[in-house]
Amino acid sequence: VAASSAVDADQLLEAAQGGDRAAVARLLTMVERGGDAAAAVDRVAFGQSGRACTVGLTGAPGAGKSTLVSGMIGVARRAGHRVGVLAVDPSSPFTGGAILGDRVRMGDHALDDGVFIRSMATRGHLGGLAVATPQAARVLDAAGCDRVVIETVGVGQVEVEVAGEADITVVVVNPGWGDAVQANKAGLMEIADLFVINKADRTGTAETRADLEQMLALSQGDRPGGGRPAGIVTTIATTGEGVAEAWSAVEAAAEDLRTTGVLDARRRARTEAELHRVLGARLAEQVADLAGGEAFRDALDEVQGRRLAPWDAADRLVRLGRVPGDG
Ligand SMILES: Nc1nc2c(ncn2[C@@H]2O[C@H](COP(=O)(O)OP(=O)(O)OP(=O)(O)O)[C@@H](O)[C@H]2O)c(=O)[nH]1
Ligand SMILES: [Mg+2]
Repeated sequence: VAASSAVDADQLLEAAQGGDRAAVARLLTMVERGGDAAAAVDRVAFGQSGRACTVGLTGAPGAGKSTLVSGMIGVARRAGHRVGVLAVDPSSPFTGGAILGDRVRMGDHALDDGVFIRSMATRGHLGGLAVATPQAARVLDAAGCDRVVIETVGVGQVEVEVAGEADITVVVVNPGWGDAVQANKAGLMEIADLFVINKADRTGTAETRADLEQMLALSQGDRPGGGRPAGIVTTIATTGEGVAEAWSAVEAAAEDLRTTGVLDARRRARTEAELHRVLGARLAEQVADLAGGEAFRDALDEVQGRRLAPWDAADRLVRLGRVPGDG
């Protein structure tokens, strides 16, 4: 199985680089499945990635993230970028599911060969979103997208983490945001390189800006790997007002992080964290394999009969789980 996935992955990536969108989609499906297929894809994509600038974009449900991303795609396309989008929230309009807030504009991008939009389904993937997302981003990167946007709902810990591990992290808030994300406020403050106050057509925009400025003044210098305090821009994503400025701010922040060496430091830390996670996922797969096997049931019998202590049983299973020559 591993050998055939490897051949597949190789050919699929070549096709993807030639502009074959179905090939990109298949590679991402393999990543979502996890296991050997995902490893085979990453083996070929990894060495050809590292060129893209990744942008994590998070915020409360309904903050206007997808509408904003849709507008940003247009701006980035006009600047000549190829754009990949991963939407990791199941209710996102990008899924083409129930909540299609922006059908027309999405339709425009759907016809654009320079844009690839995909919603992530990681149910059943060991290690889940946190393991699959960086690999999926690398597929888009290796396939030629030089800008990769990762949209997540900033509610769960993992979703915020995933967005926070991009090169640049954008936190989308709305006027009066404080109540909606009270519990997560500190976490969002910590990861943001840029705040976008979207829905600026609503009242309370100035107060929200003042609120953010005050919080930023207090948390100055807390950014991972250093970097300047987060900027603040306001947008009305539905009309496009401020969206070009918001994207310019993203690009400017990325450039700043590059020239100050912060980006490099962040990527190194990220790589280390990813290796930890992937190792954990691999070991979890081995545990699942072992637990489903006969040796596990035999050992369990002995433990049930109090002839073998659990730690000794575990040690025996771990030794059995090692394939000779496989480390
Ligand atoms: N008034 C106003 N409405 C907006 C603005 N931006 C987005 N919306 C609306 O807000 C709703 C949610 O927009 P989405 O782009 O789906 O928000 P989201 O953050 O991606 O939502 P989830 O992915 O479900 O968390 C839609 O009805 C949009 O039309 C804005 O600037 N002003
Ligand atoms: Mg969305």
